[in-house]
Amino acid sequence: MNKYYLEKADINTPKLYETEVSSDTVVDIVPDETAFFGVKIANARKNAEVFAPGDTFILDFGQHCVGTLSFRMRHDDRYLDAPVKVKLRFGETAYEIARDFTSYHGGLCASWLQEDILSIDFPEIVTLPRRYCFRYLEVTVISSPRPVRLTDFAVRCLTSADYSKLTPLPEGTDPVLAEIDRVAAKTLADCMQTAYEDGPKRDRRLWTGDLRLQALTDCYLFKNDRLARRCLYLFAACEEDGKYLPGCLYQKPAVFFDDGMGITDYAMLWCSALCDYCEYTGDTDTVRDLYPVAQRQMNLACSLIDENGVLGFLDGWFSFIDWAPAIERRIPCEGVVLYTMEKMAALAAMLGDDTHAKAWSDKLTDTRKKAYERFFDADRNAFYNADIDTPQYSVQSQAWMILGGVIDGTAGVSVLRDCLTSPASLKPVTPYMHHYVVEAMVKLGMMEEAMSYIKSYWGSMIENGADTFWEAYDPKNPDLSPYSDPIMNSFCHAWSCSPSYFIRKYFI
Ligand code: RAM
Repeated sequence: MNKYYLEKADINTPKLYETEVSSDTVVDIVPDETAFFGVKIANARKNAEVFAPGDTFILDFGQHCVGTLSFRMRHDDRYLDAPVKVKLRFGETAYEIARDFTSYHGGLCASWLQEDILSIDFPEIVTLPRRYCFRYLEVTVISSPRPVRLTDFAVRCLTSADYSKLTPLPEGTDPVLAEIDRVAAKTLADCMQTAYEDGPKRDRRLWTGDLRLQALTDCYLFKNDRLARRCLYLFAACEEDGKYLPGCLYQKPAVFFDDGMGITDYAMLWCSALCDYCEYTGDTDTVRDLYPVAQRQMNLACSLIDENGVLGFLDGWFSFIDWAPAIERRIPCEGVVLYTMEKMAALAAMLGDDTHAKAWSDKLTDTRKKAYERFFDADRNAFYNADIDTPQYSVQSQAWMILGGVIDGTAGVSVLRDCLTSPASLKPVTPYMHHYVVEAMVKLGMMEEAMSYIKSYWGSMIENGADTFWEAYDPKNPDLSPYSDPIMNSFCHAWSCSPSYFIRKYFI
C-alpha cells in the first residue's frame, strides 16, 4: 500500500458530531395488507418502566439513528439477586422487526442482522459497545429473578456531516421535492462516518461507485471536502500495478482490501469522482497528487478497448452497473468508460497534460463511433448486444450509452423514452442506476421528465415509509433483494441520496 497516500487519508479523517436521541415511545407493529412491506405502526404510547420475564416492547425513536445505544437497568421493589438477560433487536424499518430473524434465507452472512443478547449483572447504565443503525428497537426480557426497571433509552448518534453547513431550500420549493431533499440529506448524513459508508447497517464499507454519488451530492449539502479527500486518497493507496482500483475497502483494523475486487465501472467512477472534486473544490494540489493514479486507471481501460471498439475485461469482478437480475453489463460498462474518458480528457487539459488530453479525446471520438456502429440497432431503436454476450434490451445500456456520448439530441431522447416505456426492457432496480437514468435525461435536456422521475421513484419510497432512502427499490416488488431476502437490504443507503444533487443543482 502506498504509505504517502495513506498518511494523506489519515490526516483528513473528519471529526464526528454527536447528538442524543432518546425515546420512551412504544408502538405495535401490526399487519396491513395495504402497506408496502405488509405491516404498519400502531398505538404509539408512553412506555411502561417495570417489566417481568417474557415481556416485550418496541421502542420507536422517531427517526433513523446511527450510533451507540444506552439504557438504565434497576431493580423495582426488591434486589435483583441474579443477572437480567435481555434481548435487543434493531430495525431500520418496522418490517425487519416484524420478521423473525431465524427465518432469514438470504445469501449474505446472517450476522449482519442486528441483534444482541445481554446479561446484566448489576443495576447500571448499560452502553452497548457496537454501533447500531435503527429507528425501532425491540426489547425482550428473557429472564430476570424479579420485576426489573428499564428506562432512559437513548442513542448517541454519530455523523461527520455538519448540519450547520446545510443551506435551507428557498421558500416556495415544491413540497414533494423539499421532502425528498430532506430524506436524501438524512440518508447521506447517516452514511457519513469516517468514510462515506455505503450503508451504516451493512456493509459499512467505502465503495467507489457509492463514493462518487455521495461526494457529488455532498457538494450541495454538507460540503465535507475533507471527507471526500480522505476517501479519494484511501483508494489511491490501494492501487496495484496493472489492476483496477478495488471496488471497496475496509478501514478497520487497518486499511485493507480484498484481492480480485477490481470493478471496471467502479474504478472509472473513482476517476469521475476526482474530476468532480476538482470542479467543486478547485483544490488542484490534491488533484495533482492523485492524477497519476487516475491516469493509469484510464489508460488501463483504454488498453482494453479492442480495434472494433469493444471493451474487454480483466480477471475478477468485471462490472457492477446495477443489481437487476441477469443484467448484461458490457454495453453499459463501456458507456461508463466513455463517460469518464470525457471528464478525464478535460481534466488533463486543465492540468496541462496535453498528451493525455489529446490521446483520450481521440480515443473517445473513435470509440464512440465504433460503439454506435457495433451496438446500435436501428430497427429496435436501441443499443443492443445482439452478437456479443446474451442479447438484452435494457434501460441500463441506453442510459450509459447516452452518458458516454454515443448518441445524443432527439435520437437519444427517443432511445431513452422508448426503452423506459417498453414492457420488454430490463429496468433498473437500484436508486444508484436510477440516478444515472436521471443524469441521462438531464444531459438530453429532458428536465421536466427528470423532475417527475425523481418525484415518482424517490417520492414513492417516502410514501412507502422510507425515513432514509433504500439500497434497492422496485415500487412493485417488496421482495426485491440483491441478497434473496429483503431483511438483509440496507434501508439507509448512500447511493440513494443523489436526488438532493439534482434538486439543488437544477430544480430550485
Ligand atoms: C453492495 C452494496 C454497495 C455496492 C455494491 C456493488 O454490496 O450495496 O453499495 O456498491 O453492492
